[in-house]
Amino acid sequence: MALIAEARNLISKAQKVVVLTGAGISAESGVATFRDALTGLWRNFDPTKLATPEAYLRDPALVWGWYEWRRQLLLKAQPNAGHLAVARLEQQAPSFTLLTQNVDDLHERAGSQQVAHLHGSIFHPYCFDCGRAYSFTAAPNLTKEQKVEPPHCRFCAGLIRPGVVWFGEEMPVAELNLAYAAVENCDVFLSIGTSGVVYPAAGLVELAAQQGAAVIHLNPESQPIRFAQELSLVGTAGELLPQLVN
Ligand code: BV8
Ligand code: ZN
Repeated sequence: MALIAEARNLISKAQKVVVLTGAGISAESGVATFRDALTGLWRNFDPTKLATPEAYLRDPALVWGWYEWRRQLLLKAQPNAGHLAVARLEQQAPSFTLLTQNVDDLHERAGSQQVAHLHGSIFHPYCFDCGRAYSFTAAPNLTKEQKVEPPHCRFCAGLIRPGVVWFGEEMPVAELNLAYAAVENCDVFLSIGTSGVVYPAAGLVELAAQQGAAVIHLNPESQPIRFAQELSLVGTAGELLPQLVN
């Protein structure tokens, strides 16, 4: 496919590479994409209504149960060829920044050294009242999709919450600044496995294209081409990335 050869060439010549990943890169690890993560108990919810501070305060056990269910599935998942190729690209590109919208740790487990979690991490819960960080390493043993009462803070008895960025919440400033700085002068921007609907993360693609970077989409669904130097490679991350990265 000529597009793959063109993409491969752009990547190999690039000085500054930025990669933005979404739930699609974890799909081949058996992890449901964000839109598909709502199964069973949560199937009738709209993610933008469930992944919010309001939903958590209204029914903490329902939302905490969703994240514990997803954490349990993640503990059984393995990084796939896509994650591994991204980790190799980090070693090969002269300058490389990995931005992920995913709250999983599959990039880290694939060997990526620097991972900017724009939407936080499911493995870093914290107290909603006093902000103290917690880490629950024990695997949940949920036999079905169910509500789970969240733990309370040892210091202030406040409600502990998932360490993710919910809708209506600000993204972490450090990661946001890192993302804008990296995009400002990158040569190639790889957008992998994201539906590109959630801002401000989705806005990074436009920013990269506007400052002249080549934008390359990797997605089984063909992506709309809005800029001159934009490519849409149709396929999965696990199939395409090993063809783009040695
Ligand atoms: C902010 C963490 C405001 C949680 C996520 C009204 C009020 C407030 C805000 C807004 C509002 N209206 C709009 C907004 C902005 C809002 C937004 O963008 N809403 C959208 C729905 C319109 N954004 C926010 O709220 C953000 N914050 O704006 O703050 C503010 C400003 C000032 C002061 C105070 C507040 C914060 C958004 C972060 C939300 N948290 N995740 C969790 O994970 O539970 S978002 C979540 O969905 C993901 O992190 C990701 O970012 C997003 C989209 O998911 P994707 O990763 O793209 O996955 P998806 O399932 O959608 O798509 C998968 C793709 O993969 C598909 O394209 C598929 O084809 C492809 N695929 C499938 N298989 C494969 C594959 N690709 C490759 N290989 C495969 N095998
Ligand atoms: Zn507390």
